[in-house]
Parts: sequence; C-alpha cells; structure tokens
Amino acid sequence: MQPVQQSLAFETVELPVKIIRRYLTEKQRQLLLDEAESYPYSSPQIEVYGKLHRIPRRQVWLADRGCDYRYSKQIITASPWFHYVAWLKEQLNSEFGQSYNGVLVNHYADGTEHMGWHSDDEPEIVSNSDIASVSLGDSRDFVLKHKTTHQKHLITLECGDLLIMPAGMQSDWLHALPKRLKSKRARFNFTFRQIIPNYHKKI
Ligand SMILES: O=C(O)CCC(=O)C(=O)O
Repeated sequence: MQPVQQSLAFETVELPVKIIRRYLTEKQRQLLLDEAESYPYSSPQIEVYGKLHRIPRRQVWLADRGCDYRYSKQIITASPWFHYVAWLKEQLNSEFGQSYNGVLVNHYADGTEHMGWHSDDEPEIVSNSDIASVSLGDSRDFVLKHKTTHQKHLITLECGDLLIMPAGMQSDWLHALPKRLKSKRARFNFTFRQIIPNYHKKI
C-alpha cells in the first residue's frame, strides 16, 4: 500500500504594516527609557461622543517649533526635543527617507492603560509620509482592524521593536492598544510623524 501524502496548505497573510524586531540595541533602549521618564507628560481630557474623558495614559508631543498637533479637537503645543529621541528621529529619517518633525510619546503605567480604536489621519500629517512607531518597556498587543472588511491582525510589540505604518494605510485601517490587565509594568511608545509646519496658524 502506498503511503498517503499529506498536502499542507500554507497561507501567507499580508500585514498592512512592517515590523523590524529589536530595531534598537539594548544600550539605545536603556538610554531612551531613562530619558523618557523625565518628559513633561500630561493626561488631557478629550471629547468622545460629546462627553469629556481623561485619556487612559499619559502623553507628550515633542516637535519642531511651529509643528503643533491637533488631537481629538485639542491643539497640543510642541514641547522641545530631548537628546536621545532627537537622535532616534534623525536615525529614522536617514534610514527610511522620511522627514519626521514630531513624535507623540505615550506612557502606559501598566496594562490597565490603553488606547482605543482610531486612525492617525489628522489633516496636518503630510499625506505621503509613513508613521514610525518605536516601543519600549513592557510588551503589549497592537491590533489592526480593516474599516470595511473588519479583518483583524494582532501583533505583540516588544521592547525595542519598530513598526512602520505606511502612507495611505490610515484610510483603510484602524488601530488600537487594548488593555492587558495582567501586565504590571510600564510601556512607552513613540510615534514619529511628519507634520505640515504652522498648519494650525493658517486656520
Ligand atoms: O502605543 C501604541 O503602540 C499605539 C500608539 C498609537 O496608536 C498612536 O500613537 O496613534
């Protein structure tokens, strides 16, 4: 009797984002983590369905002068760059051919802190620019959901990973950072963006 050959079907799932694991070395991770402890964070209140809610994390917007950012109907004035994060911006710009001039840093004290579904589609973001997201500290799940098909992807982001959200994906996909209640450690996330300078002075 002939042995039965099992045919294995391999399915390749194409992600709408790119991931570079351990983009930062251990030394770079530590320098940036130490620096990030001292940023001037706040937890502003934002309007969701007509009601004000304090965001469930702390954040700060570091950017070039004139690159203020509007987020959930609030203008966030740019705070000046710090040494290591400015170095990382220059590194990303030269390696990936981008012109990042601002970074939103989110600090999640533990797994109860999170970010809901959204797209980074603010009009002041330069339309053909990618968004580069660097994670530090505790690992957390990052989820993507297609706006019409509702297809989902889950990516666990570890300390030092770089995730690139290519230009154009924000119109089709939402993303979120859900709670992870077992997690007791802090996480920092840096999303580098290219903003049209003085955009909010014109309107
Ligand atoms: O913390 C994260 O990885 C998500 C950050 C994010 O979605 C954003 O800054 O728009």
